[in-house]
Amino acid sequence: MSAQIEDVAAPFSAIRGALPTPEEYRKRKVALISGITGQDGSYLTEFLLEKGYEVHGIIRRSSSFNTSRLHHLYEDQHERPNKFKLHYGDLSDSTNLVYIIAQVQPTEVYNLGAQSHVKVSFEMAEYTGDVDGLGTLRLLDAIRTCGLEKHVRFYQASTSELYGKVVETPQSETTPFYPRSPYGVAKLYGFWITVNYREAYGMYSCNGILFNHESPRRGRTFVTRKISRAAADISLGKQSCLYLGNLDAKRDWGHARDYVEGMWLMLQQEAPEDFVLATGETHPVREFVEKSFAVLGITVKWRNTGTEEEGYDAKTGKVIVRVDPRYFRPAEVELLLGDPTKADRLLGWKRKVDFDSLVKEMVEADLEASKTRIENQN
Ligand code: NDP
Ligand code: GDR
Repeated sequence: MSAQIEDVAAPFSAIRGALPTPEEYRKRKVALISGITGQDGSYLTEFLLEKGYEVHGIIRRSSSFNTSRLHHLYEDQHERPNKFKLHYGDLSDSTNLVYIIAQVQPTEVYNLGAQSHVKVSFEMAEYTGDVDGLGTLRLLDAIRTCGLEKHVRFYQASTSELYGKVVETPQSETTPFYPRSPYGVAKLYGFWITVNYREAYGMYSCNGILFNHESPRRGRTFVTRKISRAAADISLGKQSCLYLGNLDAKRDWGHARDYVEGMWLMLQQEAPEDFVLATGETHPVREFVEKSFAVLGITVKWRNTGTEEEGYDAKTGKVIVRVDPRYFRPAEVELLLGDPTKADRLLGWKRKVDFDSLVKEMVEADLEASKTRIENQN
């Protein structure tokens, strides 16, 4: 079987010449990140550049600007020539992935690219399956096609959405999966194909099962950022009301900067393993709302109108939060609470930012941004 695998790799090895041993190869520190333009991609890039890595990222062609989270790093280019490079590509395009891997010859690959919105995945189920599920396979196979499966370390962005329906809490590496969305199901494929390539081909490939992590760079349609941004706008009189879905869903929310360090640590071990990264605390969406407004000196009180629940400003009586069923999901994940004991024990990983500090940082950043924002800019 292994002879066959080497045959597949032969054409690229021939072009490149004989490969050094995996130990020699890894002396170079070259990272390739899919999803580099996203929240985690930007923090991971900062982290790896600080560690002296050469960082390559895959970006999608877009009609509007999609590299705003990387802008500050691009500016630094003059100080760090040849340390940071972007390549056009897509997880749905195998040929392109093979080409990028052959060109970059990375030592570490972080697969962060995904259609990452759970609600959207119900509307774009096939696309989500293609990019989040098969996209993982395409990237793993691109590494094999280039004959680099024994040389490259691979990180897969797995998720607490794999747990879905509550089977047990807290959720750990041994908790059975029960995904509740096309996104979760697609990521389940990504999880197992990562395990399978580790077992079948001896690849150093591992899953980080990350619970929700947020930051001022979080996409605006995820609930925390939607809340922090609306709270800031409402406090400045730029918006009157925040419309949300399920206020009672509970999440284990940490800070993205802490979590990217955990991703890197997973690739620095002797042997590849899967790890949960979480805070070990859970909070309802409702609490995120209350704490966000509290940062701005506004106390939210709740009342039931008979048909729905609404939140009002305790001082002015104005309704500032309403429930809109459009934001409900066909199937909901009610409770996520992670157990990060294994990561603590084997990686020495611990979250640094607690819930209250996370809320404060996000709201204060949005308040500053709201003061200077010009609407309808691309
Ligand atoms: P974002 O949504 O902020 O970023 C997603 C990234 O994937 C973007 O760079 C996006 O590009 C890119 N992307 C989307 N579709 C494709 C495609 N077809 N081909 C290549 N790239 C694509 O996600 P996060 O940074 O929050 O999350 C990073 C990863 O971690 C994702 O895989 C997510 O599913 C997973 N995850 C996230 C958690 C979280 O709480 N943040 C928790 C657990 C897992 P573009 O900018 O062009 O849209
Ligand atoms: P999630 O994050 O689905 O956990 O996936 P999101 O912030 O979208 O939802 C969290 C919870 O809040 C409820 N909710 C709302 N959500 C959104 N987006 N908008 C609303 O108006 C709203 N009102 C209530 C949701 O129903 C849900 O229960 C995120 C993504 O980053 C995934 O990619 C990642 O894998 C998981 O976190 C871990």
